Amino acid sequence: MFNKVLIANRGEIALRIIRACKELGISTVAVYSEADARSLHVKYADEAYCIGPPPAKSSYLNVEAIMEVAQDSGSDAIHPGYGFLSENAPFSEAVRKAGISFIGPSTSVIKKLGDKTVARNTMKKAGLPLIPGSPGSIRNDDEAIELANRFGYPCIIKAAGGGGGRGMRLVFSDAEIPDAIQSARREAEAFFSNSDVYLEKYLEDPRHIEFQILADRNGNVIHLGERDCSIQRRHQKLLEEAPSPRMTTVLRETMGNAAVQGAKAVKYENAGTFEFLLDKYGNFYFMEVNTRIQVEHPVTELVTGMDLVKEQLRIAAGEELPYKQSDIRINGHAIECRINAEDPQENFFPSPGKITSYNLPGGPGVRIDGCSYAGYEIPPYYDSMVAKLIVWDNTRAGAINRMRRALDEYVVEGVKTTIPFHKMILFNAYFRKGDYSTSFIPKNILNEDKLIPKEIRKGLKTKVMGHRIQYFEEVASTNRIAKEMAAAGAEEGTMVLAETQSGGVKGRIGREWISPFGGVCFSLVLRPKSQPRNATKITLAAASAVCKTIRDLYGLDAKINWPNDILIGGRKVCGILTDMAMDVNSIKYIVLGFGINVNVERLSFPQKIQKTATSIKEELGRTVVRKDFIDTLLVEFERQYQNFIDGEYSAILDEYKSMTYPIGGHIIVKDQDMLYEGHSVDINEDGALVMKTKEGKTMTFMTGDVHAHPDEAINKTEEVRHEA
Ligand code: MV4
Repeated sequence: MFNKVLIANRGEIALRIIRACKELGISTVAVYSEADARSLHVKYADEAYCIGPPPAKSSYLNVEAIMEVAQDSGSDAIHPGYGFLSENAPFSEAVRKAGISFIGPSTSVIKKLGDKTVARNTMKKAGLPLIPGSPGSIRNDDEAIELANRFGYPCIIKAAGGGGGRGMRLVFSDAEIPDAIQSARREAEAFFSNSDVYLEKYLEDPRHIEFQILADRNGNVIHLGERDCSIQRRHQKLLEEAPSPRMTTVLRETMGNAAVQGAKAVKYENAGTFEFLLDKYGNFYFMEVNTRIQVEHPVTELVTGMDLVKEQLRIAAGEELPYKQSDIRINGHAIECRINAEDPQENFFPSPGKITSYNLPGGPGVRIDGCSYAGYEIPPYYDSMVAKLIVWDNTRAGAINRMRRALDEYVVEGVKTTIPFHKMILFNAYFRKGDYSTSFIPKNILNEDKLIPKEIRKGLKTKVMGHRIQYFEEVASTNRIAKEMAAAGAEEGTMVLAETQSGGVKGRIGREWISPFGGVCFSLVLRPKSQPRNATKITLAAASAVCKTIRDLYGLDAKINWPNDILIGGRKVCGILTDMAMDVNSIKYIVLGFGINVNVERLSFPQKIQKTATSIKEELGRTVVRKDFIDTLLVEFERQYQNFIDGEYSAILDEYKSMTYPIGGHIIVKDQDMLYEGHSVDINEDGALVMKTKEGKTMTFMTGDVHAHPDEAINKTEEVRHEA
């Protein structure tokens, strides 16, 4: 085994490698840039040397400086980590030429697999299934057009020199090919100093599944199962899990064997990753090989019980793999969330800076691979990772719940992080079902639909409503906060807006309401100089405003179910909650809470209300911009509220009645646990529901749940059946 290992990297992976070395009794040498003097990898290594100024080119990519430290410190091996020089063939060669072990595959293998067209041909010969594509790099436009027509559009043009989405272009027709090739070449040249491009048939919505392999010098190769890395944004992985929710024992064996076969074909040594795309029919295709330890290696460690970095060190030191394939078992489920200092509300714009307060999650099944601490300053020069949060549990559902719990515990102050975004993913019903692909983020997460108070205020055409906006990412109840603010003197029109509400706003149907991500929840503080008995009309005005907004903006047949539920097709999309504080004989303030399912997916609803609830997105078949919804709703409501202030109650009621049912219908009203049956005849000037019972008695209700009489409901269904 080695005596001293130099770690040619920084941050969490440098620390991860130091930890493995310590446990194996190996001395460690850290290198660092001037920006990283206070980094933990510097503190935890036995020796540390500054190798240059902050830019990576002058430090972590500075081969000369690193080699000098390696030789002066008497290191007998270099671990390159991931990124930087980890897949740089000339670097690995320089290391070896100096008589130092490079912890990774041979230089010729790095070179061979680094060129994606060479890798494709090599793996094709080894018998791996390939995505239909050009036999090598593309020579000219005509060749590309001919191939694209053979495979069928859409096709994708990729850079031979590297992955990560750089130099990639989607093409849908012959006409697009020349420009796509030219711009892909230009980008490929800029990033990889290699303008070669190749063409593949484009697979729609595949899953990104990668297999971890270990190979020793004697040609023993095993795989450690797969990781599902489909949750990505612009080719940056956000969340990874092992095993893949789509994997079966048989498919794992088939794909794993393919990876092992591929590794054997090139005489691979050390840890490596075979990337595949898996289509919706269960076909898999080889994509590329990564010849380094990967960011997401911990999920494999947690489900196999292995230490991949120690295995890398042992293999590089010439030890034989102590495991056979049959020794490998996949146990339980692991998920990793990459916590980055980026602002998900601002297109993941980097948010470097000082971490002012830091509190790590812990408890059973929680692992942090990080490098941050309270007072640490995330430098702006490199990736902005704060830490990787990894959890394990027996089951996938358990791991998801554990990750949500751990994310709740995690406190990072001073910089923006991706923590709320991860919560959003873990809340998503499709994610929870394991039903996702590489299109998950663009399909499900609403980048163009963020609730930014500044922008909402800017768009407002109202005089009063929403001109003070108090914004929260997540609250139990906007009404509770609005009430506190009102009691403390918040002015009329103050708006408490939340990205999501976790606690219940009580609704009338089902008596339970939530507003998960994608909803619109806000509360308004109102201070009308009026009698408490008039407050009902504000609720009606609010219901009118919501109903009218849904009708006007989306053309949906929204109706109000007296008094204040808004339904589409009989299913509820909105709950309105009114809270009031009174002085002796006048209203002190009213807090009006809106919870509207705008972009919520029905599958995200609690089981109990999946049949009775819907959302605008579900009814419309597409997502909508929530800001536009809020703008219009506030305008509608302010207009109605002006009617209220002016005492124009009949204007409120006329509009309300025009959108309300059931007038004239056979109904049952449930009020205070009593049931009343009859025909609804009107809504009176107080906003009360007027009903005529079978005995001819007139009743009025100020509150209650209204349901169509079952006979009525049955008749309706029969009518529909006749029509069909
Ligand atoms: C593809 C593909 C569909 N068809 N190739 C993206 C990064 C690079 N490593 C390869 N990538 C893709 N190649 C064919 N023929 C879809 C992607 C792709 C993707 C792959 C893995 C994870 C996320 C992705 C997001 C978009 C596109």
